[in-house]
Amino acid sequence: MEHILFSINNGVGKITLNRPDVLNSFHMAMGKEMREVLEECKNNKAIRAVLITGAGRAFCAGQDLAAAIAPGADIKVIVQEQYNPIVLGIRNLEKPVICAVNGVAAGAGANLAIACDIVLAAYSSSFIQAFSKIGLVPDTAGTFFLPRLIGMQRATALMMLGDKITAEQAMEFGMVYRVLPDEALMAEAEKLAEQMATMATKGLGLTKRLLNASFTNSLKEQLDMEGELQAMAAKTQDNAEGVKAFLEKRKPVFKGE
Ligand code: T3D
Repeated sequence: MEHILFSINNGVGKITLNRPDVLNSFHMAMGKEMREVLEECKNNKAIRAVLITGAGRAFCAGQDLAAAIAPGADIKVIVQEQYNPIVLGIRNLEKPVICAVNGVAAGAGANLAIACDIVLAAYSSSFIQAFSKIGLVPDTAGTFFLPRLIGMQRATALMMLGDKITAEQAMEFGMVYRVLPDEALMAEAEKLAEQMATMATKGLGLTKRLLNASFTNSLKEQLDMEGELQAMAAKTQDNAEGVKAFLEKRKPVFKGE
């Protein structure tokens, strides 16, 4: 791959957006590679957690604006064929996806980050719903996740004003789980991903399925789904191992099965 670095270590598939000269902004080729690695993360049993980050000083500046105005570029195609499958790829991946925001996250880059399961951010990072500044509307599921994470009032203000917020503000608002010193971010993100890769993967995947559905289900539908998925989790080898280990007063060894 040319625009994405991908490695697998200790059960973690690490995806690094790698176009640092243009702040890791997306063009079609990088979008295609991103979709391919997400597919690999889904299909490869050795991968039990995913970590997404950016190379250089930025996380991702969203759409490559030069590519967006290149002859033949079709914005509808870019959104539908590039960003939408990436968001669905992350949300439908039944493994934890951690995002390490190492620098500015703008436009589709900001929304890519908040589509992930757990977001860690460096103190120096920032988030910008940059779309309004160039006359566009937010995409990459920003209008879905941001109001749900931070409430309609704040989401509207951020999306209409295009204000830059700091990592600490993002955490206060509920977009980020932890803010870390810049030099500690990657080690902490890798540690968290490696820890999650040793957990009961199927249970975590089913938890994600439930959380995805909770945005749109009624209380009754959600309760029914919890019952169904709990029955599925109870049939996993990891559940048997978890209970056995508890009773034997030892640490469980989960295999993700
Ligand atoms: O097709 C469609 O348009 C539909 C899809 C839309 C999805 C979207 O994401 S729309 C939103 C697109 N993104 C933006 O509008 C953000 C544009 N970038 C910025 O506002 C700023 O670069 C940042 C606030 C992110 C960072 O500012 P700063 O001062 O730290 O860096 P800089 O100097 O502006 O950028 C550094 C270089 O990266 C610079 O190139 P140069 O001068 O060194 O050769 C700059 O042009 C380049 N760069 C930054 N963002 C983009 C970019 N090049 C192409 N596309 C970018 N999005």
